[in-house]
Amino acid sequence: MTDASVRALRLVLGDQLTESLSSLQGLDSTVDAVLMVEVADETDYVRHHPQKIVLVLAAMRHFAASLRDRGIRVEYVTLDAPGNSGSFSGEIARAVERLKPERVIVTEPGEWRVLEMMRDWRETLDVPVEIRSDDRFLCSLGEFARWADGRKQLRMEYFYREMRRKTGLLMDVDGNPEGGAWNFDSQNRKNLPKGLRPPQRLRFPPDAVTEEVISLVSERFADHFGRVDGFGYAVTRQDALRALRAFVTDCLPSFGDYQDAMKQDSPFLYHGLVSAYLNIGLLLPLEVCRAAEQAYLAGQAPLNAVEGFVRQILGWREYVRGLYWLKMPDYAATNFLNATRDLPDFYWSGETGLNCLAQSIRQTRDHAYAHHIQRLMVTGCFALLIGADPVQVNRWYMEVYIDAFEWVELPNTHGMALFADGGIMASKPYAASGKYIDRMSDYCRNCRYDVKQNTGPDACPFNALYWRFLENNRALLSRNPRMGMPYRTWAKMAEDKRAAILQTADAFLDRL
Ligand code: FAD
Ligand code: DLZ
Ligand code: SF4
Repeated sequence: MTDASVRALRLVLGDQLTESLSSLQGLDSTVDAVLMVEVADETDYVRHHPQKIVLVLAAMRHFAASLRDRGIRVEYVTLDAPGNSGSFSGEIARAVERLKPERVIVTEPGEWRVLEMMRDWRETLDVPVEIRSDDRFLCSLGEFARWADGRKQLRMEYFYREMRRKTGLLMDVDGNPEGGAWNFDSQNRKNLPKGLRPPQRLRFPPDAVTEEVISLVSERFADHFGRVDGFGYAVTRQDALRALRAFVTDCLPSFGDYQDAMKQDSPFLYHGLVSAYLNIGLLLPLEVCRAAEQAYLAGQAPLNAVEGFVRQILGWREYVRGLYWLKMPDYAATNFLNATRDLPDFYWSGETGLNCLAQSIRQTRDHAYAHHIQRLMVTGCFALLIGADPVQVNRWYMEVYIDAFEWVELPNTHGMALFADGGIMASKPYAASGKYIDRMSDYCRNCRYDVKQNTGPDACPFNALYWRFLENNRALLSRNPRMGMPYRTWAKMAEDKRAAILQTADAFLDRL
């Protein structure tokens, strides 16, 4: 094929590494070409964790190689290629100029800002641009919008039931939920028994292609938060499937029981570690859910574990994506609680006496990973309680996690962790005192603060901050029916006790 004979130019982005991707459907390898570009705009628009950049670029290079092995022409622009314009728009324009395709085909992206670019291409490029929907998700955006239409309140639980019915996942032959209930969450809140050792996780030693990317990233992004050495994530579909199989065998049976647990120096516990693979397209949500369901049907994992895991992917993951596209672009500017405090510096160093935060932040630095409860009830809850600026908190979550893409990160941060959206995503703020962390972890035992104390310099800061949060946000939260109980407890406390708690909180914040 000569340059001039390209018929359709098909773009594949760094989080679209799926052979069945809509922009690749109908590809004719005799006349079509695939374009993949490493660009500074994407590596730099937030200061991603170095392991995330390695993951995306290494997986892109392996994916390009697998397409070429199938005889497909791939135009691949590396980050340091001469003439690289540094942006998606610049690279698509250069490729159109060079290859003169009859049309450009893309799959809708995962982020609003990139969709805006793609819409511009329809004006700026001389060829037609077809934007196809991303059918890797189980609920299309149209379907979600129809489900949401006319509802006073959006709640994940009802959406999830629809998705169970639609996919048949964990449904019995009569069309009822397996086990007679939709949700077994109440069985998923155990703490880890002392002495229980979570299994070793499968890691993947980098091959030559990944090593080259690691060198590039170490040189170019050395000042980003996070370590790059020890990178062991899968960067091919084959390895991601191996990681999934190992999770199903070794961890899934205990996933439900210990889903909310946290343990000193144990970053992964029984969690899936599949979010990054799902988000860049190495794994598909339905196959991951089916693998878990199969373990249940074969008697290898209990229902509370499998339902809990499936709910995260079929429920939460699809739900936040629907919500993101329904509410953007306004969603990113939400700040219901008028929070304006700067995020403390220790979010970037892990240097803090609050052991729960130090643990969660240091493992994030080392692995670009923390599990859901650490993100929500430790780093997220602390940011909520101190009234941290949602824009800064959002940037932090985008910059520190291997799986961070705005469509999933933003609703979780603004909606679930910070209540910045005023209750679109969650029915009440996930505010909690130190008692919650003490119940679900062994962090407090290893902390310089005392979780049992509410006042004074040694008191767990979460405790006083929790009451201060309620007091400061009374006008916005006290009428929320789910907040009645804590406000009543606060009102029943003696006046001098309340004053001492507020003073402890203020003194802590002054020292921050
Ligand atoms: P597991 O605990 O094994 O769960 C299985 C899968 O379910 C995950 O891989 C993920 O795909 C899905 N899932 C679980 N919870 C959620 C959720 N709340 N929303 C969407 N999908 C979910 N997830 C991301 O993929 N990217 C993010 O940038 C991200 N940012 C977050 C920010 C905050 C403040 C919070 C509270 C949560 C965030 N999450 C994000 C959701 C969740 O924490 C991660 O998906 C999970 O920790 C990934 O680890 P895992 O694969 O071991 O998950
Ligand atoms: C995250 C990321 C990074 C770091 N680099 C690239 C890149 O060089 N080229 C690319 O195609 N994609 C990259 N990505 C993923 C994109 O940021 C992602 O595709 C968009 O944010 C849309 O979701
Ligand atoms: Fe965190 Fe408070 Fe427990 Fe320390 S005592 S680990 S600050 S919850």
